[in-house]
Amino acid sequence: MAQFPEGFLWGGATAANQYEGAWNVDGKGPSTADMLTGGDVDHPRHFTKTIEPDTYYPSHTGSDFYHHWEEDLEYLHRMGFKTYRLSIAWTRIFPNGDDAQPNQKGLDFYRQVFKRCQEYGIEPLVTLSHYEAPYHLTEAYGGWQDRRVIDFFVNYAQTVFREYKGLVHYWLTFNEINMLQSPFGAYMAGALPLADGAPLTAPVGVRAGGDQLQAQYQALHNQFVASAKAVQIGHAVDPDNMIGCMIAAGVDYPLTSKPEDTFKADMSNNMRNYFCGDVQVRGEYPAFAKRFFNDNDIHLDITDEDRQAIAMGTVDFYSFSYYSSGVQTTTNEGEQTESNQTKTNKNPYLKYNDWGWAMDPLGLRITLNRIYGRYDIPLMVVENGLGAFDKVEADGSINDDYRIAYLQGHIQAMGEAIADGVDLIGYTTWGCIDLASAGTGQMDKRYGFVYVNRNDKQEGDYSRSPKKSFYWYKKVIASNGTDLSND
Ligand code: BGP
Repeated sequence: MAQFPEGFLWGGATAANQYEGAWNVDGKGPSTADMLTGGDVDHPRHFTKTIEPDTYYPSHTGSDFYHHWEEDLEYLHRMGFKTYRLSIAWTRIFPNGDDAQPNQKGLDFYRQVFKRCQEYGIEPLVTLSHYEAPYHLTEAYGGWQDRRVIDFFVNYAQTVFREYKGLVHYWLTFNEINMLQSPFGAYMAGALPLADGAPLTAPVGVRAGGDQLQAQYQALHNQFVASAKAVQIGHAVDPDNMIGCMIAAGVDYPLTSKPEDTFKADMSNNMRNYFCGDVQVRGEYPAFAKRFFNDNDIHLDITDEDRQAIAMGTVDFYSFSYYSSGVQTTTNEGEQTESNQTKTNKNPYLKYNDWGWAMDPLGLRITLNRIYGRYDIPLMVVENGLGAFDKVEADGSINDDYRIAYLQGHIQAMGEAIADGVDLIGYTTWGCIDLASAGTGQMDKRYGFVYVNRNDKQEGDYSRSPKKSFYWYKKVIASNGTDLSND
């Protein structure tokens, strides 16, 4: 039976742009996410430079948390949440990103949310930038490839650290910062410019003399510096603040026992779990970065001040998302699949969800052991879950046993990792209340314990109802993870 430590932070997670809606209400400015259309597993999301009439932009409405926050927090309270991971929409606070003064209505919105969390005894875990930035920063500066954006972010971070001092103690700087290494993250995480009408993974606009990878890694570097400076300020504002990195982590297995396959899998795991982790936890680029930059002809603008900031602004804990595992091979054999926006080979030993993501609880235990083995600091799993189509029965019930089974396996794996010696302090399942998908923009790809009556045809009144998993997770939390049974 799994044994979780006393005070383990059980909860769930959401992101502003996928959940809040009210994209242009009360002074909020347009974010990069607001320019992305809906899509599905076969049709990618597109970027449009201006908002087109009769086009669906999932972030504009999300699950309308902006007008349902009281009801939603009550649902989380009823489940017994100890923590709730949410993000602040940077554009509610600084609508253009480079504004001199914050938007008071934006500050007020989150204050009431955090106060209610406090009343419920729920620790907010706040992401400062979850796959969005003020769109103005893309237009006027080219996004994160411009180092002036560092100061805008640091100013925003300082503003909210001061504003919510005493209400929030757990922070994450950038969501899945390592996704900026992939084409998917270039716009999504790095706010690098896309051509009007381009699909989300299209090549991004780069500075003269640079290329795609150069732009992505410069943007990533600028985020490392911004994150490190934010960590230092966050600690100065309140020494009780615990500030973490957030990485899309996982494990790639070699397809065969060919040493070349193992080496390729190892390097892939290094790039995924340790490249950003080393900078943010150890305060310097890993040894393997040098060769990577040389081999790819990447020449970054890194100043002495940057190096110092990175060394001084290391994080207090390593948090990560985990959904699935991948497979690497040097032979072009085997079927390919897309897992969390990364193409890998298909694993014959695993089952896949409707979006081609492998379901692999043991992979989570492996990932936890490897990351803890390298860093020896507290870990948090801040995203995990099963995206699925849910069916509402005639009586209104939703029997999501498949979701319960997925979570059971992963919670068991976390319990085993804790028994292996890993210092795991919290777990927030992804999309605890249904929200729009980041990858495809679908509302019908659901993760929640609470159903939101809204679908991809834009039908539904946003009313909420608990699913079977709602009662199950409540029991899991009440028993501190010792009762995972589904009866
Ligand atoms: C992560 C993102 C989340 C979230 C999740 C699930 O990469 O941090 O924002 O959405 O993946 O992905 P999707 O929404 O595409 O199912």
